[in-house]
Parts: sequence; C-alpha cells; structure tokens
Amino acid sequence: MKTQVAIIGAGPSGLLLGQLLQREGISSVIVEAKSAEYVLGRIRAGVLEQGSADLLREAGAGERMDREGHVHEGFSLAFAGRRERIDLKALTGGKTVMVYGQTEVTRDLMAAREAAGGVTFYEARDVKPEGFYGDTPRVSFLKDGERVDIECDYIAGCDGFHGVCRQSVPREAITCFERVYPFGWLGILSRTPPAAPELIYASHERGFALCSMRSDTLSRYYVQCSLDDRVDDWSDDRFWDELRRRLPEDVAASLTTGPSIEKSIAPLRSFVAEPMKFGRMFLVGDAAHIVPPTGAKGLNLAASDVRTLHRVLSIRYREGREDILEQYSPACLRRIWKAERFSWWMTSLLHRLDDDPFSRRMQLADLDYFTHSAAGRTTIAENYVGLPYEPIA
Ligand code: RFL
Ligand code: PHB
Repeated sequence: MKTQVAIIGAGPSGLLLGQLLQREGISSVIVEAKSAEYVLGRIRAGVLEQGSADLLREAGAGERMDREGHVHEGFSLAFAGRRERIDLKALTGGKTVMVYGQTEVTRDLMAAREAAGGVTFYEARDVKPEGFYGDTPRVSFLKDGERVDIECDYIAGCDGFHGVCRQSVPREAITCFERVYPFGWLGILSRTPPAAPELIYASHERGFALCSMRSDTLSRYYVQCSLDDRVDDWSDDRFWDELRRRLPEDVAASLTTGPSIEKSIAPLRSFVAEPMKFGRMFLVGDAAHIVPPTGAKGLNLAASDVRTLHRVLSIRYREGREDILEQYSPACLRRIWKAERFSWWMTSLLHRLDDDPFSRRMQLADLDYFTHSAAGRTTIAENYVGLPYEPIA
C-alpha cells in the first residue's frame, strides 16, 4: 500500500492532520493501536483556543462545535476567599476560548474522515516507523495477524507521549527536557449543571481545584491529589467534600453534586523533545511534548503543530520546496516553549507545592499582583487564549 503521508495515531493530532491534508489533495493513511471506541472513551481536554477552533473549521469539522460548543469570554482565579475574573475578551482585543470536549472534537474528526473516504487502520499491532532517514520511509504493522506495509513520502508521529515514533529515533539524535511534579489531578465527570457559568481555577491551602464543564448539564471537576492516591480511595462523597472545601463559599454552597460517570487520576508533567523532525519523520503533539493541564494548552499545542506541519507539507507538495520542511521543528518549538512556560507557571502558582509557609505567601503575593495589575491580567489572558502562530516563510 502507498500513500503520501503515513500518520501514526488517531488522536486529535493525527485525525486533524489527515483532514487538513485531505482538503489539500494530499493522501494519508492513519494507523492507530486502539479501537475507535477506546480513543473516544478517553476524557481529556475541554478548552480550545480560538486558533484551534478556527483550524477545526478549516478542516471542515467545526460545524457541531459551532452549534454545541460554548464561547467563554473569561474565567476566574479564586484564592484567599477572593474571586478575580480574567476578562479574556477585553484584555486581548476580542479573543475568546471555546469550551468543547476533546471527545467531541475526536468524534467530529472521525466522522469527517469517514465521509471523505480516508483510510484508517484501528487496532494495529506492532506498529513500526522505518527507513525515515532514507528516501523510502515505511510504516509496518500487524492487522488481524497479517503484516501490512505502507510506503510513504513522510511519516507523521502523532502517537502521543507513550507512542513508538519518538522511541524509534536514535538516542544521540534527540534531547529531552522534563519536569515531573510531585502531585496529580483527580478528575470526575458528572451529569450535573456546572458550578458556575465560567471556569474557576482555585488555589487553596488544601490544594488546587478546578471547576470546568462540557455543557449545561455535564460538569468536569478536578482536585489536586497525591501521586500515591488510587481512584478507589476516592468515593464520590469524598471527592465532593474535598472540592467544596477548596472552592469559594458561595460556589461551594450552590454546587450540584451527583454520581460520577468517569473518574481518573492524571500525573502532571512538563516534557519537550528536540528536535521534532528526523529525516522524513515528524513528531506532532503529545509525541513531542507534554504540559501539565493547568494552562489548558496540551490539545491546543497539538493543534498548532498540526497547523505548522500542514502548512509546510502543502508548500512542499505545491511548490516542490523540500527546504520548507526544515522550518517545522524550529517554528513549533518557539511556540511550544512559551506554552510550556505558561503551563509550568500556572501550575506553580495554583498548586500546593510544599508545607513551607513562605512558598504560600509568595503564591498569594503573585496572585494578588497579577490579578490587580493590568499588565499582569493581560499576561495571563494573552497566554490563555493562545499566543500568535509562528510565521512560515
Ligand atoms: P493523544 O491524544 O495521546 O493520541 C495519540 C494516539 O496515538 C495512539 N498510539 C499509537 N498508535 C499506533 N501505534 C502506536 N505504537 C501507538 N501508541 C499510541 C494512541 O492510542 C492515541 O490514540 O495525542 P495527540 O493526538 O497529540 O493529542 C494530545 C491531547 O490528547 C492532549 O494534549 C490533551 O488531552 C491534553 N489536555 C488538555 N489539553 C488542552 O488543550 N486543554 C485542556 O483543557 C486539557 N485538559 C488534558 C486535559 C490532558 C489530560 N490528561 C488525562 C492527560 C486534561 C487531562 C486530565
Ligand atoms: C477540562 O475541562 O477538562 C479542563 C479545562 C481546563 C483545564 C484543564 C482541563 O486547564
């Protein structure tokens, strides 16, 4: 089997790339280790930058998002009994974010790919990117016990943090930067109305908490937890009690609780691999970088990598310019490091870091300063809505 771009991974990165390439007349085949149902069962991101929402529209998969998603013009930071609103729209010259779940984004992209007749192999085993330092790269895998080989011009490694692509690169060709945080997030999804119309990020002596949502009837909440905690340690009642204790009193008092329909623990990590291009293979999204979820940047960074790869591949195929491909890695990394910085900073600002009262006073001073200075609020807002995309020439 032959294609122009072999894409490994059918998460949001792989599916979005496939869709954008298809619109440009560039063929792709997607190879995914799990089933489509499994991919759709992962509850993850909820906040899309305006640029990510625009990209979904460009991919022809934005219709339901525009109908069912919610545009948010601000969010709040809660600390020391106060609630400070960051007015995203006013502080960024009109930019907003879209609250629309990653599950729905993935579902819409899968439907768009099916409608366009795109080829996707699910439940592929022993997937291997091969020959990417030469002129004839291949992706090889087992499907229903048979080995399949896909010959291609380029490989897009969209296979997430634990994927095979980054691991296939020779050790000396890649440098990884990492910070692992000494706490995690326990998240639940419940069929209850959201605690407030906008997101609330709460910094409390007992630890961080976040009120988010998927719709008017579906809420997503998180509390900072210990890395030793197991999901089974947290009954729904324990979760709701802990959440209430960390929220502003009025929000806690009006919180609607109900049975959780999903509950999971995620560790927090910052990670960047450099470079992101190895011969004819590109790393995209979580395969190349991870951010702690505090800044809502993971999916958005994946989308901006896809945007850049789509732009350079389009120029490559339209104009025959191979040199343009060299811009992929530096252009992506410039934006990635700024999002890494923001996510790390938001994480340090809002979580319980240690038992040192001095650390807590520094956090409160930072929160007080940033929410009361126009420059501080603007800094938070312009990072949250998403920094400008790096130009490709
Ligand atoms: P994904 O989504 O991990 O998809 C990778 C796909 O590759 C497949 N795969 C393989 N396929 C073939 N062969 C192999 N050897 C393979 N190995 C793996 C996997 O099965 C999978 O289907 O990566 P992608 O596409 O780069 O997308 C990245 C995003 O999923 C991620 O950045 C976000 O979910 C991060 N994130 C958030 N991002 C935001 O922008 N806003 C948020 O509000 C936000 N909240 C979150 C989050 C992530 C969270 N967790 C659990 C990590 C909240 C949480 C709790
Ligand atoms: C979510 O709704 O899952 C969510 C929202 C904002 C974040 C992280 C996760 O910063």
